[in-house]
Amino acid sequence: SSNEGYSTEKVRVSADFLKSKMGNVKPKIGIICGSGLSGLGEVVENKIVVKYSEIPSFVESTVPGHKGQLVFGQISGKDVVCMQGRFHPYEGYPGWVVGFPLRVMKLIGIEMVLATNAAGGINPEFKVGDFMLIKDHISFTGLAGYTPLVGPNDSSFGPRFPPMNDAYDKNLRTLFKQCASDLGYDDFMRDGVYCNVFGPSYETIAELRLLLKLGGDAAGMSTVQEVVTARHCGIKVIACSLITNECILEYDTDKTVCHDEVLQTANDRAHQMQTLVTNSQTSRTHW
Ligand code: 6GU
Repeated sequence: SSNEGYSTEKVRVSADFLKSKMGNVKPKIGIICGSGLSGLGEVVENKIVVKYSEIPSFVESTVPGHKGQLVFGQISGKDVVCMQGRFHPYEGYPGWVVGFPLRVMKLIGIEMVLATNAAGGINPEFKVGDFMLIKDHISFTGLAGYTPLVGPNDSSFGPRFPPMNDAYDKNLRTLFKQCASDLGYDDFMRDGVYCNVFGPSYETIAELRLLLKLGGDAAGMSTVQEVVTARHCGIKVIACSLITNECILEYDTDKTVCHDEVLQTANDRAHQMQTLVTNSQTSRTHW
C-alpha cells in the first residue's frame, strides 16, 4: 500500500537500533533542526551521533544546510535527541518517509517535539530575522492529499481520524513565549499561522497574495507532516519558524528570494535560536 513503510515492524527495527546506540540517554524531548539551524545539535553535550545512513529505513537528507544525523545527549541537563536535517516532500519522498522519524521517536520514548524551520514572512508586519511561534497551520499539501497518514491506519500509533485543532500545545507555547521574554527577545518574537506548500519552487506573487488572504503569516516547505505524525501518536508539539526572508507580494520590485539568503539569515540568528531552545529546556519551564 501507499504507506507500507509505516509498518509497526519497520518502525520497531529502527527504534531498537537506536536504543542500542543511546547508552544511558533516555530522551523525552526531540528537537528538529530546520535549514541552517543545525547548530542546535552542536550545543548538545556528551554527543552520541548516529548518521541517517546507518539507521534502518532512514533515507538521506539531500538539502544543503541539513546534516543528516541524529544527536543524542543533554541540553541544559535534559536528555534530548536532535534531528540535524529532516526530510521534505519536495525531495521526492512519500509522506510516510517524512513522518517516519517521529514514529521512531515515539517508540524510543519521546513525549514532546520542538520543531524549527526557515520560513518566508507573508505577514507584512514581520521582519527578516523574526521568530514566529507557530500557533496553527494551513497545510496545502495535506488538503491536496499529500499526508503521512494516507493508507491503512496503524491503530497501535493512533486513531484513524486524529484531531489537529490542538496541534500546537498551548501550555508549551505560553512557556516558550515566557522564555523568549526572559531573554529580552520580545522585539522579534511573533506568533502566527504557518502555510505549508510542497515546493521546491518558491511561491508566485499571486500565490502569496492568496496565502495572505487565507490567513497565513509565513510560508514554508516542512514541519506539518512531522507535526501531523507526532500528534497522531500523542507526541506534544511546539514549533517555531525563523523568518529568513520576506515573501514578495508586489509586482513592481526587483527583489527576489534565494536559498542563500535563507541560510544567511538562519546563520545570523542561529545563536539566538539556540539560546532560546537551550533556555526553554531549563527546569523552571517544567515541560
Ligand atoms: Cl518565501 N517560501 C517557502 N515556501 N519556503 C520558504 C520561504 C518561502 N523562505 C524560506 N522557506
